[in-house]
Amino acid sequence: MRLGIIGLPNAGKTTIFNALTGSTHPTEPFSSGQLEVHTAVVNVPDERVDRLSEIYKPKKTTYAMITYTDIGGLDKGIGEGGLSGPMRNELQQVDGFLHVVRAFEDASVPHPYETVDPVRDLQTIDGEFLLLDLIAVENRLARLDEERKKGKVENKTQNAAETELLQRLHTQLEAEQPLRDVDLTPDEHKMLRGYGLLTLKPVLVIFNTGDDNADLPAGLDYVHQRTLSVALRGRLEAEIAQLDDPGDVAMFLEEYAIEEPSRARVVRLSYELLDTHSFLTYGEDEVRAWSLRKGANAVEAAGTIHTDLARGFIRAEVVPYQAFIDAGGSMAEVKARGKARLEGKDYIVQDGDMLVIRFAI
Ligand SMILES: Nc1nc2c(ncn2[C@@H]2O[C@H](COP(=O)(O)OP(=O)(O)OP(=O)(O)O)[C@@H](O)[C@H]2O)c(=O)[nH]1
Ligand SMILES: [Mg+2]
Repeated sequence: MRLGIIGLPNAGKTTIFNALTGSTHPTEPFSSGQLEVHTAVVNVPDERVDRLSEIYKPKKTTYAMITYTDIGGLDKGIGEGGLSGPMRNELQQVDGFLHVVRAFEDASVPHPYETVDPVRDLQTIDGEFLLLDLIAVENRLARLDEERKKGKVENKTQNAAETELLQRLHTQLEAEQPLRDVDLTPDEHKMLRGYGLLTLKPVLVIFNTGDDNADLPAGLDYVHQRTLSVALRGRLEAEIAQLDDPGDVAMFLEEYAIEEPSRARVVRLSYELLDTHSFLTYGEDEVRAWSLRKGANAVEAAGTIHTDLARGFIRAEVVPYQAFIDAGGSMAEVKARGKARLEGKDYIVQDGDMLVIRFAI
């Protein structure tokens, strides 16, 4: 799972990247405007993993992970001018975006368009992405059309289905609406996979509000599917991320009336955004949380652990985490209460399921 942090120059992308990942990349009041990428992997905090580790005392404890990539270098005009290959590559690789929007006033940090106007800035990058997608869709439609004219179509049904789908997307983009708002079937999603359409990806909008407040900007009318928004104090949060001592953190949070550091919150929202949840594996060797797409079945869960487990899948032994805790953390007691189930391939894995995969190859 990979999320790309994007936004206009000086919005605070690197600051927020540092806050989320505990990194210390320099942040500058003047933007270089060049493509500059930082990447870090973050553990997804999970109390269930902590608790299971206390019980099993495993050699190794592994949390689910999210990779954050700070992608600097986007600006107004990229839609018109086209993206550089490396920039396109970075943007297409991610599963979703964290769109950082400047909402803080600070005369010492120049804004590329002079004034601080979060709604305008949000729409600026959105507009560029809409244009890039429109161009991509038009190019693809032209190619499909050409194939038909030259009689080079290998699979007529597929050409027709793809053309119909792209025309639908085209209408949406012409109305300046993101593709994530279009209801698509899983098959249609699959068809679009290779296109790297940017507005199809889910987005978490982060308003960087500066030191004294953390409210969403007024006048924000931004309702889309697979879109979330959150306000946070970028610079303060980046400072908190540098504190090692939990006592210092608590004092800092109290002083600025922050309920919890942004990291946990944004990681949780990222998780929500990507429509993922976690199942758990346990034992004396390792306690581990695994990310899984919501709605995925037991075989897919097995496959995220190892392809062999999917290939030779027989059954999944399923114990809901809560049932395990209710039984005092004893598997024998869980079984005595009849709370352990054997499930087949089609079982839809639930958040917090503790799984043992039975397999043979
Ligand atoms: N006052 C204030 N300044 C901030 C805040 N967040 C970031 N800054 C400052 O804004 C400037 C730009 O921050 P960066 O994090 O480098 O912004 P960026 O989006 O990564 O910029 P580029 O990568 O150069 O486009 C730096 O001087 C930061 O210290 C904030 O919450 N309040
Ligand atoms: Mg930066």
